[in-house]
Amino acid sequence: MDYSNFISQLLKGNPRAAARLITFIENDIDAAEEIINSIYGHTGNAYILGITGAPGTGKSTFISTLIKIYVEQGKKIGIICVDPSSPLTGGALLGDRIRMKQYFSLDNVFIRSMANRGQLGGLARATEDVIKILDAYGCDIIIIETVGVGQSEVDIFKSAQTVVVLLVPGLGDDIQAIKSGIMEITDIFVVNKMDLPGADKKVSEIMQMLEFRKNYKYDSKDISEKYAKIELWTPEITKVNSKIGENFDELLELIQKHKSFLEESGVISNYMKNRITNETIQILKHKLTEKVEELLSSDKEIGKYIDQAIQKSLDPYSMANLIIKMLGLEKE
Ligand SMILES: Nc1nc2c(ncn2[C@@H]2O[C@H](COP(=O)(O)OP(=O)(O)OP(=O)(O)O)[C@@H](O)[C@H]2O)c(=O)[nH]1
Ligand SMILES: [Mg+2]
Repeated sequence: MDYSNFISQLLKGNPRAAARLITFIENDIDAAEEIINSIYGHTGNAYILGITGAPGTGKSTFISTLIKIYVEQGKKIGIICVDPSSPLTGGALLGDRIRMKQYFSLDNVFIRSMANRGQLGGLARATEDVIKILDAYGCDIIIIETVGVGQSEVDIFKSAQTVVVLLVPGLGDDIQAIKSGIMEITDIFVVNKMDLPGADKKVSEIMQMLEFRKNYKYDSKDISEKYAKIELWTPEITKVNSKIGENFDELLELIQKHKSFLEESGVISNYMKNRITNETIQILKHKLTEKVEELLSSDKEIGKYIDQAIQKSLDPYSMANLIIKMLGLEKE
């Protein structure tokens, strides 16, 4: 299939071309390879914001308020709603799309939902490709929303420059609901629903949690000598009311502050390295699995190994090593 027409339309900012290309890359990894290869040079301009929070913490309300502010600033926004726990893009996400529809008519807001339909190469790979499409489409800011429960979300958030976690006043179930791996990569904690009792208590609970936490994602070894005197980032905490947009000024300042930190500290280059490495690993996993499956189903020698394994003269680890050798990947 020839994608060049869709791609030239995408680069002109045509939303229908963006939607079609996303469908192609979601359903067909060979299409993804071809499309990403063509648009890669046009990516790298968008700021990527990861947002997560337990169900009901107010993610949709929060993101709607954020979109409104960014649109008023003249920005073009992409939103990718990822739900790894769902095999369909239905339910809550559909409801959200309807609620967000007030922004839908705007040319500068593009919303896409993704669920785990067993995308070839995984959800993180597919999400990274969708980010690139929206980046080439001309989005200034791309928001990735996840529900914060799946392991794949930690991988997905490796694509984000700034990670925001929403929590709410109350018993702390929301903290427990979020995967610890996500807590460790959070740059800004937001206590949403600050109008409800207990918001300040929640802020101090987060502060306490951060005191005990050691493995934050920025390490001084990430900072090159040139920047050695720059302080590392300490996760910021703020509170907002997403329903009425209260305290979003401060929130936007914190996002800006984090963005400046990444650039001024030199950590941004580390982020880029991590992102590309992570992405390449996702792609390699898929390609290698495919190659191995091909070998397993077609190669006669492997049939012999399998028989040997059944007869216990070869164990599965040794068989895996033999396959690595057949693929020409063995260590010298
Ligand atoms: N009082 C108060 N309620 C809020 C605030 N933000 C959101 N809500 C309410 O909280 C409820 C859940 O909000 P959503 O935005 O749907 O939350 P969500 O995290 O997207 O929920 P799921 O999509 O189900 O995971 C709704 O009834 C919102 O009106 C806030 O700042 N204050
Ligand atoms: Mg929602």
